[in-house]
Amino acid sequence: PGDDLGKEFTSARSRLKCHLYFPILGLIFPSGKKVGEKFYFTNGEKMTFDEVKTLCAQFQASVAIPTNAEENKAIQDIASGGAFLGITNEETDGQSVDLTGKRVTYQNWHDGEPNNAGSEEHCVTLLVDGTWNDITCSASFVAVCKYSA
Ligand code: NAG
Repeated sequence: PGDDLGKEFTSARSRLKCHLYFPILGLIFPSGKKVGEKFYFTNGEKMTFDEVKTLCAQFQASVAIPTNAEENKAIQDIASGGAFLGITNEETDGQSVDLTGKRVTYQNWHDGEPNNAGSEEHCVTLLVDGTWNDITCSASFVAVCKYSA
């Protein structure tokens, strides 16, 4: 019974987030897009990776990460110009990981990327055409955040 209650609570919380927080975020960020239980939104501003992380955290959201083609398209649609993704590849093994250190499975690199140009490209951007490029984290790109139910 304890487990059932836990599951019911988690499901109720997800519904609350989808039905209450998503529409509110949508009012603040009208260009936002819902994909399943995720809501992607942007303030349209370009900033460094650290600034994007801070901005998203202020909304209890995280930096956008696409985990499939549909989510990739949603981020591409709301970001005019390149957007930072919540992915880094700082480790010498070149693995791309999310901000919790977990390896990302869905990847959509541009031809010839990631190339770690100048050995200093440890952040990742979504290009206008939807493919990914690694870039220095101090560059400025559009901030896109992800709120998960
Ligand atoms: C460079 C990009 C680099 C990319 C390369 C591909 C910058 C600062 N550098 O312009 O990330 O790998 O093109 O040819 O945008």
